Amino acid sequence: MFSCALVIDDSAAIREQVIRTLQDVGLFEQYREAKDGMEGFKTLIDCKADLVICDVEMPRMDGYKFLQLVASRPDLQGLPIIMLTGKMDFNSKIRGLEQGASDYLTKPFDSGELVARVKVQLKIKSLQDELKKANEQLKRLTNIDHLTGLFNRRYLAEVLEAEFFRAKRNGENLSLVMVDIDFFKQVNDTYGHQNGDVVLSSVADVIQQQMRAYDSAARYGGEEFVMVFPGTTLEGGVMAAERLRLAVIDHHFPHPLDDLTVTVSAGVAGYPSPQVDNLDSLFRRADEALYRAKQNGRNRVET
Ligand code: GH3
Ligand code: MG
Ligand code: MG
Ligand code: MG
Ligand code: MG
Repeated sequence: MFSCALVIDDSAAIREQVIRTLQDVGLFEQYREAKDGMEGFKTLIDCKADLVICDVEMPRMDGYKFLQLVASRPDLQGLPIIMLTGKMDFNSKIRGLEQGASDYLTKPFDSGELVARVKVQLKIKSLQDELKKANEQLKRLTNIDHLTGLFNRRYLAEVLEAEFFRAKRNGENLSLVMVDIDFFKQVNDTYGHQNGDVVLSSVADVIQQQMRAYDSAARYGGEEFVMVFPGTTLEGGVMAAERLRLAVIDHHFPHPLDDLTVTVSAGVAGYPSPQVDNLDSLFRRADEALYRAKQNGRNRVET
């Protein structure tokens, strides 16, 4: 059962007739009514109706204006709206459909037809909701690394492209941190691959905890991660990397990894700088810095 239907008409008799017809088939838990477009719009926002049945000609605000208001709200897209047109006039029906109505009924309406048309709209709405959920799921699957929950390498490329473009256009800073777990092969060799996976996802959790709203983090490869900090200088990136390095050392892993201490090495690069004028050079600088961190003994941050 759907939760709410909203009926907008300046005639109390029509509102009552519509509501009674729908009540008879029990499609909705709740019915709300309004006598013009403005009152209808306020009620709609308030009750989050699943379906609206709306008259065309009403004082104060007519049905077309109501459709325009609904169209201006992204959160109301896909809301089924059935217009009740008093006219036999095709133009008003066409105009309604063009302005976002899902369907129309001519007054006086037949109860059976009203119910049938409402059911069609509810079915379409259910399918749309399912499709939306499936799309969100698909997006998660294509953008997210399944082991760690961080962005994957493919999506990182998209994020970086957008962030770099924005930084360049707005003359803002951007810093990139490349992180690699030290001696991770030993973790696998000592505790097994499955526990290795636990370490990877735990380190990813620590990374996630360090992120602010506009930062992004991705799993770049096996035990390598990339963090992107928009609006952050090279020095800011170094501080974030250093904070992460210490947080990873402090992290306690679950049994049987109780005695394990993990360290990471990090390389940081910043835009803009004399050596960094595009995304490739930003990446290369961070990668070279990470290499130096490994060369210089690991468990450290280099630029
Ligand atoms: P270094 O300090 O030089 O980075 O040494 P390391 O041992 O961390 O680096 P190396 O590149 O030699 O080994 C990385 C290891 O990560 C080898 C690989 O089997 C392991 N690995 C890669 N992906 C995964 C994964 O998804 N799960 C687990 N458990 N291990 C992985
Ligand atoms: Mg009217
Ligand atoms: Mg390596
Ligand atoms: Mg490593
Ligand atoms: Mg590595």
